[in-house]
Amino acid sequence: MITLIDRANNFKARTAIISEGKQFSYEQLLTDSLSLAQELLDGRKDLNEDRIGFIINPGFDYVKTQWAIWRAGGIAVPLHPKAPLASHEYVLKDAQVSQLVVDSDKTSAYKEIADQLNIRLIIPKASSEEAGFALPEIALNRRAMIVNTSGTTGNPKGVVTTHSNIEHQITALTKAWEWSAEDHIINVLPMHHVHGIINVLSCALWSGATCEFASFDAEKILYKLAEGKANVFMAVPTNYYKLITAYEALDTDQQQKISEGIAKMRLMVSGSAALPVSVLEKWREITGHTLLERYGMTEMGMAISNPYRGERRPGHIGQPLEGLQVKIVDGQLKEVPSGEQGEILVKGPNVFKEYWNKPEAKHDTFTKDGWFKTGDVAIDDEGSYKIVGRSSVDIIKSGGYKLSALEIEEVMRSHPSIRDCAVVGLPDEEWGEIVAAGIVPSSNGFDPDEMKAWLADRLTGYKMPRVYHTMVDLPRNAMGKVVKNDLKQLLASIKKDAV
Ligand code: MLC
Ligand code: AMP
Repeated sequence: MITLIDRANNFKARTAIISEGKQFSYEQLLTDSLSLAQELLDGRKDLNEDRIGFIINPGFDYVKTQWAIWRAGGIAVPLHPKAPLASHEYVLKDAQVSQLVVDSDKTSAYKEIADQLNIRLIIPKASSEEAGFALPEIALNRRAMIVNTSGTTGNPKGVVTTHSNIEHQITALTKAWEWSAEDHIINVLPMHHVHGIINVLSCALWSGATCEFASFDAEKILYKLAEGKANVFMAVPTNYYKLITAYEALDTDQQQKISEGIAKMRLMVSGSAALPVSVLEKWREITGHTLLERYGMTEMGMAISNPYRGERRPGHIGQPLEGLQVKIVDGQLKEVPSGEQGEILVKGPNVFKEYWNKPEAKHDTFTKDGWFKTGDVAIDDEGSYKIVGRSSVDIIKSGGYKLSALEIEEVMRSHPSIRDCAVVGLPDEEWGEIVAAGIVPSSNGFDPDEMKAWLADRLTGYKMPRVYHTMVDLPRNAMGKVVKNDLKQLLASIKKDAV
């Protein structure tokens, strides 16, 4: 039994979702997801962990589809509606997706690829019919979801979580942050990553609360937050940076109205990337809220959080959440004394099951005794953890998205005007980091505008380099290996003048 869905029976008359100005009750979510589950099953008794992709804009249909897949016994594979076809093709093949649910306006775009890959294409129906049939029994240790994440390998990896993993990820947060059925959260996050899927949507639905979807227009969101209907908000630091910029552009009367409205909210959380202390302080000045910063990862949901009640230390991520273990170790995997830096390791029922079809990747990211190696470097600073870096220069965090330098380089190198290239992240106040590329052109020469247009068909928008710099050769060591830290310094110094 999937507890998250079963619990909805306790809240049938309450509003589960608001999207595009319409309200949907828990009862409607149960009825509509049942009907879609029947369609997905198509006469079978259980999807038996078939991978079901879905490319649905954030909103009621997204949630209905996610629940339908789970109820029919499938593994939900959410895909980003704005990603180009080439990146979808990779995921659909990698996860061996058998059915793909898409918004009705996208059918023609995906018909060809679905035919090619022998995938059944489904459009969720607007209304549901009476569906009196038995759903399969789903054990909690069954696989529930594959979320794709970029890493230190060229291609994304599919992170597989079970229903039990998801349940533990949810309950750790609903308890720590005191969620209740009276809560109402505004959801501006993309729905192909755990921040939006688990922390916002699933925690709200677990609690009988309301999740209201809204696209991220900073000024509109300021007014929405101040309106007094919602009381919880969660976002990445870039969202808060943009909200502050929008606030500063308003006149004093409006600013006062916004400040007073937002001050009444119960909880405001930041995560997915380091929250600059300057952003935390500015937001506190505007709204009176000290943002609750927490730390997590696709592979484990959330692991460390500042307290809901108690001191939230700026620049720190807080203490381990209940039910999981955290330690900081040196290169030999030996725990370091408090105050010394090392890699964060995590163990607990929240930690994912496996990378889809990549057993060697799982082997590399776990210690022999079952600790997950996060790759993040931190110190225990007098009882509160503080992130100080990352073990790989090839991972970039931009706008809260994790990007793989290697993946971007691999795509760029297939362009004829590029002889060689290297991608790094440059520090940026608004985005955390921005993607920058050092380029050694081939004899054809290099045109950045042509490159941008070419890349747009191959990479999702947020993975595209924002800085291009051509050079005769990349900085290399005596062995001929590219020294990314030198490239980073070089590109940072010329960032402002770059194309
Ligand atoms: C977009 N743009 C970027 C960019 N992303 N520029 C630099 N770096 C980036 N990363 C550009 C676009 O190309 C566009 O430019 C312009 O900015 C506006 O694009 P947009 O997508 O409309 O931007 P906006 O809507 O303002 O998006 C900003 C954002 C978004 C913060 C809302 O990046 C976002 O939703 N991030 C959340 C990611 C997230 O959920 N991560 C969680 C991962 S899970 P132009 O030139 O075209 O106008 C995880 C675990 C955990 O990390 O701990 O939570
Ligand atoms: P993802 O793989 O997209 O889930 O991103 C997870 C990564 O985001 C972590 O490994 C961290 O590097 C980063 N991250 C998440 N929360 C924070 C935070 N509060 N501070 C710094 N980095 C964070």
